Amino acid sequence: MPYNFDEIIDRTGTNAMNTDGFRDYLFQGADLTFPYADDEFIRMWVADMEFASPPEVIQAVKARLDKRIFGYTKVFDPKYYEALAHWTQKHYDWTFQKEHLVTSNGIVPALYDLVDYLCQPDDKVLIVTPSYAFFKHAVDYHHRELVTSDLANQAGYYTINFDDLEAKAKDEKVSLCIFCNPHNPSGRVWTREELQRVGDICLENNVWVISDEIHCDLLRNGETHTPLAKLFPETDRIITCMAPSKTFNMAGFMFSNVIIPNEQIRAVWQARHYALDNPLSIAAAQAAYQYGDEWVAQLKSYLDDNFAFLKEYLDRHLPQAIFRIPEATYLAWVDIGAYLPEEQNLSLFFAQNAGVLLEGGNMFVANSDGHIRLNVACPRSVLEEGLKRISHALLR
Ligand code: LCS
Repeated sequence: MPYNFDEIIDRTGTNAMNTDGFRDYLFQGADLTFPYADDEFIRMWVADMEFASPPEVIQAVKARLDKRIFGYTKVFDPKYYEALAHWTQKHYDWTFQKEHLVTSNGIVPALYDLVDYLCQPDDKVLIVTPSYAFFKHAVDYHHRELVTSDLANQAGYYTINFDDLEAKAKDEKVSLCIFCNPHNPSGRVWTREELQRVGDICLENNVWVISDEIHCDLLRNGETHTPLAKLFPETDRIITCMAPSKTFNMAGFMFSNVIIPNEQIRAVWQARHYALDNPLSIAAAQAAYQYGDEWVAQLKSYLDDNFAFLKEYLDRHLPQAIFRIPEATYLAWVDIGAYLPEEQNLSLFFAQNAGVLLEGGNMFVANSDGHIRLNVACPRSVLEEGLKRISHALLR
């Protein structure tokens, strides 16, 4: 069955972060007026999609609604584990023990909790930059020191500076690395060799790793994701985070997988968590992993085409922009420094001058000047309009 990713879906009245939350998130609630009404913006910012979730997921939620009672609920039925383990086996040739799986309201809340559980008060946490800002927020919130290692960037292709990473991991106070695999915002799918080195460096230096693999299902065709833990079956010091939220556009269900092989840490998690789940979320997530394969396959092709469209558009209209089609994610990381060398707040610039909501480099911790991040998980017509507005604002 062909799914329709060209459909424009009205999100008004849904309390969507994407439509109603941008002032808080992008502009810290500043009292700003724009020459565009809220519904005139092209929205290419927060990492959710403008596509309907798979009908198979919606059907499963409806079926659960029809059961009519929504009392205290938790994943008891092994069918959820079986669906997820089947998914990871099929796509990544990797599974994990059922007892190692806990669920969380999201990966971000899990990061906040795990920083607390894994790190002593004066420990430090290592990340590579640019980075999804909540890695930093989770560390800051618990008053741990953040240590950053800049990725090297060659014409938009990002690689790890292993000497620097290793030197930083050797600091005895560094006890945790939060590692994004695949990487947001660069879109890198790390190779097995890169992952092997990251794991070796961390484990040799007694550093726990949280491998945030939330983007692992949305790869360009031809790319392969390797769970970090797959390469290190002997260790229990790698925690893997995966979720149906990005893959099936259901972040609002707030249901994520955290795979914690270490018994003590898992016990802390279980003791401190009010470990109940939302019944609709379980139904949605289970159906997604059971029946969502074909939908994801079609989505990936649509995204591949959107990236090809974007690349061609930039080559033609903004040839000084530096952009490489990312290996993963629906997020384009574009260096437009040649066009706006002085501009610091790129989100504000594009909201005011283009009517486009996007995330500027300053939102990605460090090593991200001059960049914008464009979410291309939208109908092609919307993408085209967004790109027209962006290039017009840069060239006028
Ligand atoms: N981890 C990474 C690497 C992410 O990119 C995101 C969402 C999350 C975790 C959030 O997980 P959740 O708590 O929803 O399970 N990334 C977003 C982004 O880059 N912009 O908006 C959301």
